[in-house]
Amino acid sequence: MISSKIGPSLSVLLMCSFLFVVRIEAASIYIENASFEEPLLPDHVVSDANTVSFTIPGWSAFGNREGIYNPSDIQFAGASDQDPDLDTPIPDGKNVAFIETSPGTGIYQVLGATLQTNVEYTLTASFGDRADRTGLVEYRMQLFAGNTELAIATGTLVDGQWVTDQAVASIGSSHPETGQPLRIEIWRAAGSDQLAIDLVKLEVVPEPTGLLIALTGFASLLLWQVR
Ligand SMILES: [Ca+2]
Ligand SMILES: [Ca+2]
Ligand SMILES: [Ca+2]
Repeated sequence: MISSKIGPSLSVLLMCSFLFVVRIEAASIYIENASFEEPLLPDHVVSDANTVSFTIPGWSAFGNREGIYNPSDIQFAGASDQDPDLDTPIPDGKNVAFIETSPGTGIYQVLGATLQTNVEYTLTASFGDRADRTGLVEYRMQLFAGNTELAIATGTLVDGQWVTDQAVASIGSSHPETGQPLRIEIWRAAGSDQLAIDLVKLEVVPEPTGLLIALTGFASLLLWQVR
């Protein structure tokens, strides 16, 4: 009789553990050309060089001075293409996006994913300040749903530096923009230099309080089973 009680309890435990593992695993939300590797460019080459309007496949621009390039040692020490590829300073792959120093310049992408409730979004990207141009540059990264800003991260870089930053948004049980498409915006917010960007990521996990409620429910169920 005891084994018949333990058996189903173990089954429930295993099922709950499985559900829990599935629930807490972060899911990646698709971002087109997230590492700016499209199109692949030779070393030290800029997309649409010598034209006024640069383009970034998958992304839209607020100005007309945004594009993609493959940096070399001139912009970032160690960034010249190598074979075999060594540990270069470029966060991912060979290409990066850039935003020029003109005022009001930035890039954005409207995602296929829409705003959900009881989740936490983490937006991550790397930002660089090229070494061959003297001057600081300040970045701003934002996550929106509709016209509402959900998360923001800002920072200031020095010559030759790369940093990886995150903006986190915790969404409760209700939100006025639920169901609206998510949008990522990245701006060269201030400073006298060009901003480099690489590897933009957006991950979503169930909101911690939601998990706590779920865990409490599972624990109650288990206690009821083993009694
Ligand atoms: Ca890249
Ligand atoms: Ca390179
Ligand atoms: Ca610089």
